[in-house]
Amino acid sequence: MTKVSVIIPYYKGPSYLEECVQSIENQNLSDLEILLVDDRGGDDVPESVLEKAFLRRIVLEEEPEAEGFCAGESWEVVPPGGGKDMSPFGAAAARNAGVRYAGGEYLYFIDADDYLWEDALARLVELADEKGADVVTGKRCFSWFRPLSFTNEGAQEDTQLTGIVPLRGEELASFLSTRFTVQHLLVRRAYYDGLGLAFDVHNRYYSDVFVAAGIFFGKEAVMWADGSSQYVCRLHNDPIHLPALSQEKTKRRAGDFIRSYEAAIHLLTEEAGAGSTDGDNVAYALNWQLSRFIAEHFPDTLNGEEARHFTMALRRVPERDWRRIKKEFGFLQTMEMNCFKKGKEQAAKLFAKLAFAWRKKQGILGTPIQHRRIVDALFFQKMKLLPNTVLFESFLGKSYSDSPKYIFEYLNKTYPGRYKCIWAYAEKKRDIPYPAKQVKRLGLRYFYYMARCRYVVFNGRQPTFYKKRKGSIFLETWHGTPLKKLVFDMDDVTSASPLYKEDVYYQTRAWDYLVAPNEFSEKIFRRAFSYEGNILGTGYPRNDILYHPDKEDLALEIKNELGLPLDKKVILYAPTWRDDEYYGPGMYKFSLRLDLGRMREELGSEYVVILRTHYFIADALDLSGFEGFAYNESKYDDVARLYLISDVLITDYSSVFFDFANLRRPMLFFTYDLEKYRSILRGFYIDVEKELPGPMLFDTEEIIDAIHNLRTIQRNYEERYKQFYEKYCAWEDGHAAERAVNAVFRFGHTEMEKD
Ligand code: C2G
Repeated sequence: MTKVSVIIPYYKGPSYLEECVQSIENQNLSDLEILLVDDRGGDDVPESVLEKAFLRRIVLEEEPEAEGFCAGESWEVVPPGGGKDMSPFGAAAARNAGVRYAGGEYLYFIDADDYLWEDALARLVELADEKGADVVTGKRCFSWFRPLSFTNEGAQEDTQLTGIVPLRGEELASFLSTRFTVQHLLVRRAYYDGLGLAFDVHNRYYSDVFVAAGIFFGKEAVMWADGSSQYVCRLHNDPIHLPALSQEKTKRRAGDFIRSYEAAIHLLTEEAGAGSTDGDNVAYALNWQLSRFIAEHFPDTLNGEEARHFTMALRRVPERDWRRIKKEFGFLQTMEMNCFKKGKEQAAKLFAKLAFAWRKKQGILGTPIQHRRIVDALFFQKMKLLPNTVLFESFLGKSYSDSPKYIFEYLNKTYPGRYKCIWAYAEKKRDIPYPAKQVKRLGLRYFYYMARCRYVVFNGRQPTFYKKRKGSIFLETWHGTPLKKLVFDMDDVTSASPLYKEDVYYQTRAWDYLVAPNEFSEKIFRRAFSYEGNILGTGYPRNDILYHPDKEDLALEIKNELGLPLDKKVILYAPTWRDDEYYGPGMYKFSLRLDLGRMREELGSEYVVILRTHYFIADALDLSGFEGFAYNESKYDDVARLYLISDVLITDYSSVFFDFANLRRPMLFFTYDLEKYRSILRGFYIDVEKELPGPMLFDTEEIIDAIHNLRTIQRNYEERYKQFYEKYCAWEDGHAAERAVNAVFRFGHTEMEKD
């Protein structure tokens, strides 16, 4: 007889599934079968999964029956399927089918998007055999990452229990209140059959609450396999294209919850007879779940009828459970729940709102940004748009630079006085060569102009709370040809904001025009941003300066401005940031891997070095002792002006090299962490080994050597450089700003004259 039957309900997400199945195979259990129950999602089950000898695929074809389901109170039966893009039958039908076909001594439940850590399942089986236990489980933790980049350090866990212990009594109750699911449960088949349970196929979101209640209730104790058995619940970073069940936007969550809750309570109390201690503990955990559900969903996602149903359920919670549950709530939520229980919905709503505001606010009176958002919603959003006004922002207001700068200058040169321009700044105001009002980013006036300007020109993402107004025109210039994978092309999001994909999706909906520097980027932007708006194939306005007719004079001027020695050549080192090294969103760490001492010894007579960190970097460089050789220009506004004075560029995975290539000067790639960056952090759009127009180097000595031999390198890379230039710089000719302005502003202007 097969030892373990692993049941996986599957709808979509082939790469998740692949990793899930691989992690089960890695358990090295010889007597194992996987029942992959395919909920007719499509034909995307990967070959690598199908070819596993121990895997059986069951395809759900027919409307399943709700066999064996023990219905509780009357709650309207809704059709089983989901909405558009949702699985037709759902996990309940899939799990029932899995159980029906399973031949193992044990059943084990895992979701297709989760995976197991080391010998998680093997450990459960060992324990069940050793102790003769019918139900065994272990730790569950949450992670945003693939197995490849997951380390269990710092992963959020759902219970702090340790040691191998049978869970009973209050311990079982508190364990269940954190986890009421069949995930990571190993159940003896004979025991499961004896319970006569089935997953409720009419319940999309909470069908396993009822089954889990039956499994736990029937047992005096659940065997707990301590931290050595770890199940990794994978959080979905792309709720737009691949939402987890918990992320699906739906109206039926409350109905499904109460249906399962009532059926489970019915099973525990009416069917099996109330009063058994373990039944009480399971019921307590269910009641705890009920209260949590209300606290999380009322008033936003519970409609009137549902709220009344929940009130009735809450009234039936035994007083001793209710007293214990209330201890877990703060004052405002307790008030909310008390009112809710009494059916005083309006008062409950008020307390719910207060509780929400209290949780969100910082300090006694809330944050200044919260106050500004209120003023914005109450006043600014209701005022008319201001014709001929343009709000500019570059690199989160950290500099006067990049494409917005060149668009601003072209506009002012060509249409002097016609547009009223506003620039956002992060720390200090800048010297700006044309008339412009400067407003502090995220200050009250920033909110005012975001709400009222007819035009908005940004080179990055706007704040998530930005509201696009009808009639406003958003010109997004973006800030580089992508080498590193962007948004929806990324697998894991290792940067500081795990829901980056969802944020970007909604932010990009506000863009009317998006500038592309080359054909390559245009294609990627469409897909990676899921962007359907206008793309301007104009080239980058920020690179116009690199085609300036008097580049040499300009370079001299810039060198003087920076106080650089005129008799030395310039090496520019401009690396990018590392997604996983941060203090918080937009605040990243940086440690310099170049040995400046060795560079000065070897190159100091001929060169100086300009160091330029990415605008996300919060760490300041300490260059003391290297005066006259190394210059920190991380805060210099416009990196394009630094390109003009540089004889050679050293970078890593930063898009700076696509721009620098316009000058056709030599480039070196200091890629000391190439493998980690490529395989774990980002992944690249281009084959760097084949396409980069310069060598990849891994330490300071190789860099010194390359700089000594620049001519040879240039000769060796000549052909590749030429191809690179043709592919990425073909649209650049010094007139990109003009093209962008003509495409966006002329029409806007005519339209406004009618105002
Ligand atoms: N930049 C800079 N100095 C650096 C690195 C970057 O001034 N040391 C500027 C350049 O204009 C560069 C832009 O910031 O083109 C974007 O920087 P990247 O290093 O490419 O990184 P990122 O901000 O993640 O943008 O499609 C482009 C990508 O989104 C990359």
